[in-house]
Amino acid sequence: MEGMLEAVKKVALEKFPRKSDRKIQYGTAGFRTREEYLDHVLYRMGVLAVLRSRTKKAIIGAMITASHNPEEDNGIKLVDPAGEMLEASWETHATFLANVTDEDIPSAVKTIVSQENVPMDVAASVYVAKDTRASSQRLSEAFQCGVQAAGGTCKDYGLLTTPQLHYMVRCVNSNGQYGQATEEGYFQKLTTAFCKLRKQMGKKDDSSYKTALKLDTANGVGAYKAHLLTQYISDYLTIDICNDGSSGKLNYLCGADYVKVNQKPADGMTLNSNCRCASFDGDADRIVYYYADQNGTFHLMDGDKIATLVAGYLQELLNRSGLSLNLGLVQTAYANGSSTVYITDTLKVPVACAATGVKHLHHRALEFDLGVYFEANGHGTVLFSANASSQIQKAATDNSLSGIQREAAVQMCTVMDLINQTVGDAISDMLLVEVILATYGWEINNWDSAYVDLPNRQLKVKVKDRTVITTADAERTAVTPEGLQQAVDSLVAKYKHGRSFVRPSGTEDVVRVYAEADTQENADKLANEVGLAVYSMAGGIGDPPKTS
Ligand code: NG1
Ligand code: ZN
Repeated sequence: MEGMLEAVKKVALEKFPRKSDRKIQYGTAGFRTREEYLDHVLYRMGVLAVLRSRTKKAIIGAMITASHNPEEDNGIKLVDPAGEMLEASWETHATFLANVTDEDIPSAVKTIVSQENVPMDVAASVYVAKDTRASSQRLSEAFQCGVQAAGGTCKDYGLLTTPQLHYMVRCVNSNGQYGQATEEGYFQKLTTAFCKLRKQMGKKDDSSYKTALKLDTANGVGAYKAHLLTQYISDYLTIDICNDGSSGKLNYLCGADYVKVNQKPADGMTLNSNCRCASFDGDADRIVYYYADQNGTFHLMDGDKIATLVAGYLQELLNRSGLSLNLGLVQTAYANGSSTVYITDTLKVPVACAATGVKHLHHRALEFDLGVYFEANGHGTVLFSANASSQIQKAATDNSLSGIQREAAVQMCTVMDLINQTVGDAISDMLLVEVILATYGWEINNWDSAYVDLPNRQLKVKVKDRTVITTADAERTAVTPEGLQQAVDSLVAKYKHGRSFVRPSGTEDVVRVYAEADTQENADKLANEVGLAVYSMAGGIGDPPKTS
């Protein structure tokens, strides 16, 4: 091990020195910051990925992306063997290794090796992919140098969406049971399921569903992949790809995050009346839908609306199959209050609230047989427990069941293939939404009419140190600084249907404020007032916050 460690240090000093002592943290979405600060971090993560691979005796993934952040940012997320997010204890190792001096790399590696009992004689292998950022190639090379220096091997997939990389890792570690770890395998699995479900439902005379979709791919990797996808599904869906990167800038005035936060369509998307539109984010793990009605009013179908659509559909299939499996939906505090009421009162599906960050939702969703989870921003998927998936598969061929029950189970098997269960996947989620709309014979306005969102507003407050804000109860209560929660409570009390909470962002150096109320004006006002309370009680810096 000593020789390897000296080699790791030598390459670090020569090629990827740590140029400043700026601290960097593995947060909700891995490391994410300006790309120029990341070379040494990526190199070191290559080393860490090798240790993780040895520990798990499995292939580990690494995705180089900063998702919906501006082009100038970049980042990395490590992916565990079943395609899930890196285990929390290793996030601590990642932060530790990223922040030591170059000289201290060997001792830091030794510390991790001894704490985790890493078997250093086990072969290590890592799958890596990147998004379309200009810096991604350079950073991928830094990462791969780290893998090599630590004695691992690397398979470079080049450009992939984040969920595709998660999928590859799950496939290879399941020995192909989950699917083939190739891009062709990914598209085959999803689109075969999609076409099967669409074919089965035949043609409905009274259907309002139109087979055309306008898609904003945020000038990112999703553009290439949506283009590949179209070939497989052209019989059932025509996709008009906008913001495909040929002229615009990544995530600039477009993409799912822009649409959700600003509650307006992406630039470059002309909204014809009732035309179904969708936006991916920069690495295609989020999707939101939207349209303009006859009066030109914009309507957003965010993660909450997608979650309710999916949960309602699965519940109906479950009921028809007669299987007694529990279905639940997981949201975060950002979920619109109306969606929670609709899920509880109309769908009568149990709903849980988890802290922001996919891993929290994912873990909570695992507690259900069928766990649907979505963040309001459009990131989400469905998890089927091992028990659920075996019961569904058994029912699909169980001759003692009625034809209707069996057919529902068969359909659910196909739905399982359509869903990328490793992580939220814009492509897979889009295909699922399209199947459900076609099944119901709905156009986007029919879907929209399920419930009306409460007007809401998000804003960011810059403070000296955002860690002074700590929260409890899935981030719905601010514990510190003292008095802040009381201040929020008394502001909220002034507004009908008022609700607001504050939390430090895990991906940006800001405090986020969320507010909803009966009218947009009141939601804006409430957000502003809460923002000012944060500014004055939690060390605001720069200009006081205001809603745009
Ligand atoms: P932070 O910056 O911690 O709020 C944001 C999103 C999360 C999640 C992560 C990872 C909001 C309010 N927050 O986290 O939901 O998607 O980025 O990308 O949208
Ligand atoms: Zn993303």
